[in-house]
This record gives sequence, C-alpha cells and structure tokens, in this order.
Amino acid sequence: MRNVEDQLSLEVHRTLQEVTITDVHTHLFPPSFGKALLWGPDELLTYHYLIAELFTVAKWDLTYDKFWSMTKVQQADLIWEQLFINHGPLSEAARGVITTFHKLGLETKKRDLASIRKWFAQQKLDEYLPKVFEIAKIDYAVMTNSPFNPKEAKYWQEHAPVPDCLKPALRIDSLFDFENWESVADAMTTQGYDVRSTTEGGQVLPQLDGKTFSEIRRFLVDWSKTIKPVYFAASFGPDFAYGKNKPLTEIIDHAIVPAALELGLPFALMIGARRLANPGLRNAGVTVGTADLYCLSELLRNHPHAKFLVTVLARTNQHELTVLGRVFRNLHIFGCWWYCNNPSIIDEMTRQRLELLGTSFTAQHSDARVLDQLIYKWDHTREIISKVLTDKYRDLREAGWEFSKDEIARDVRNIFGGSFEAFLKR
Ligand code: RAT
Ligand code: ZN
Repeated sequence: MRNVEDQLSLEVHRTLQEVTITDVHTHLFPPSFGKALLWGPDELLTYHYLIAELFTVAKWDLTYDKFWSMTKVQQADLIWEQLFINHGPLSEAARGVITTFHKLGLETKKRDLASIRKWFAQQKLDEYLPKVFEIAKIDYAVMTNSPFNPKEAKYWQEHAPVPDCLKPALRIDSLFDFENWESVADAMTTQGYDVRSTTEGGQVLPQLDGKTFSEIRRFLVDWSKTIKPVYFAASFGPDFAYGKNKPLTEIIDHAIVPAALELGLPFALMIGARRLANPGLRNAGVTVGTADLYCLSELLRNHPHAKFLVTVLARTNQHELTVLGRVFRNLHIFGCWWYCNNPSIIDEMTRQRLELLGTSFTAQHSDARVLDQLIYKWDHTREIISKVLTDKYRDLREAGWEFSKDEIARDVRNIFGGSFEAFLKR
C-alpha cells in the first residue's frame, strides 16, 4: 500500500513540475517598453512586499521619507542586510528571493550580494526573458496595461513590439476613482472622448448620462482595438458596493459590461485591497478588508451573459466566493492574491476550491512585478499544490476510482490555465 501511495505522490509531483502554466495576472511589460519591465536583484529586493517587511524590523530613525529618498541600490542593500543577514529570510517574499537566485544557479550560501549583482549585470534582457519563462515553465503571462498612464499609452500607440509570451489586459481602475474624477475625465477628454462631469457638494463626479456612458464605452472599445486585451480589469476596496454606489454601478452597467459584451471579453475584478491604509509606505501600505460579496452576486445575477473573473484578498471572503463560483456560471475564480499567496493559505484555498468546484477555477496567478519573480512564485506554488492534489487523488482512489497519468495531467493543466481558456472561449 505504502508503495502505491509513494507512486501516486511521485506521479502528481512530476506532473506539477512538468505542467505548462498560463499566468493570468502579472505586472510585467515587454522589453520594448523600456524601464517599465523590472528585473534583477535590486528590483527583487525592493519588491513592495519586502519594503513593508523592512519596516517591521528597522529602527525608528529610518523614516519613510528617508527610505524613499535613497537610491534603489541603497534600498536593496538595506533590505538585504536587515531581512536576509540580520534576520532569517523566512517570510514567503524573502524566501522567494533565495529560490529565484538558487534556481538561476547562483551561489546563495556565501550571502554575497555583490557577486549576484555581477552575474545579473552580464545578462541580456532579450535572452534572459525567454530563459525566465522557460525556467518557470509558462506559456504566457497576462500583463496589466493602463490606458490612463500616458507613458505606457505612448508605447501602445507607437506599436512597440510585444512578444507572444506576454498578453495585454486593459486595466481600468481609474474609471472608479471618484476622488480624482476631474483628472480621470481630463485624461479621457485629452484623448478625444467627451466624458462629462458634474459637481456635487464640491466634489467633481461623472455625469451619469447616456453621452458619458457611450463615450466611456467608445474609449474601452478603441483601446481594446489598439492593445487587444484578454480581459478588462479593475481592483476595488473591501467597500466594493455594486448596487449601492450609484456611479460605480452605472459605469459598470452602462459602459463596461456593454463594451465587454460587444468585444466578447470578461471583466476581472480584484476585491478587498484597502489602498493607502498607511500612505507613508506607498503601494506597500495596503491592508486587506472583508468585502460584502452580496454586491458581487448582484452583479453576476444582473449580467448573466457577461463573464467575470474574480479574486478576493480577504481570507474571510474565500469560501463565499467559491460558493458563488458554483452557482454562477458567468464567474471564473482565479488566484491566491497578494496576502493570500502564502503556502498555508494557498493550501487551504486550493483544497476548498477543489472540493467545491472540481477543476473549474484557476489555482494561482503570480502577480509578478519583477520578471525574475516568476521563477519563485511558480516554483513555490507547484510544490504546495502538488501536496494538495496528492491528497485529493488518494481520497479519490480510496473512493474506488482509478485514473491515468494523462487524466492527472489534464486536471492539473486545467487549474493552471486550461479552465481559464475554456471559460474565455465558452
Ligand atoms: O500584488 C501586488 O503587487 C499588488 O500591488 C497589486 O498589484 C495588485 O495585485 C493589483 O493588481 O492591484
Ligand atoms: Zn496585481
């Protein structure tokens, strides 16, 4: 019996090591977008997850302002010293840096950052990018592309080349940025869209009329023709209040969903990030909050023909989201997002999802902001999910079902991109 069990665990592990993964959400860019594509040790060490961790151990005299005024190399040196030398790099983000160096064949035992930097300085991005994709075993990664960022928009308008391994996603958080609506509207007006505003109690807000909706819709359709996204995407706070927040509800109902239906694209929602909870930390100062997923269920119910990809940040929201994934066929659940991308939580979430959804979900996305992170994010995920799946196949076998290697490979591919692609095509 023990032998059979070992065989099973070896087979599942091997399949997990071999499966080609589709990474459905990252923040990577094509090399042709210049400095937008981050890579190398200093970017790895100054990942915002690690910046937050630095301040859990740094002395009080390291103020946020002092940190932000340092050069990237100085920041990286400080994080290396504090989180890797003075303390054990046991956190998921810190361990990730070590896995990345190690998988690239670099010597980590000596703790010699200078020689690691030297190795990276010799890499040529055009060769290095495919190498990283090969090590991580990814067919393609979906990017995050904002039409509201003038620098980025310029690259798209000039048709900067995009390799096949990177696919765009149209990121539209700004359409819900009602605190700064004046500048959001300005950005669209400058691009030739007659988006109208109104003032309520001193606050500039979108004018919720047919003209504004059709102009936003035209903006989305035109940008989609330019960048050819896989989906539209936006992130929301735990206060996501579809059905209660009037401008948000109407912009979704009358502009985003119609554009998505016209183009046959899903709308991805990432819910639960409390932005700027600690503003001094900038994008590292975000916390998590439990959202009211009843609002999401209303959205799914009101638009049965539109497709939605959803991930939520709060652990407390995961079970309810998974239930929605069973009940609404227009919902595809993806990833263990940000603070959920930790082994213990990935383990728990993946078990829960398999138990309620079978394989019709996407187990993980990397959220890589730095190219090299693809290596560790996927290495760690493969290990954790291999243990989860071994248990699930063992239970299935004990229930009296036999399965082939090909069937295991089919199921594994499904939770790493196959189900996502099937959902897009459905
Ligand atoms: O995980 C992250 O790096 C976050 O900062 C965000 O990028 C988040 O994933 C998002 O896309 O808003
Ligand atoms: Zn992200």
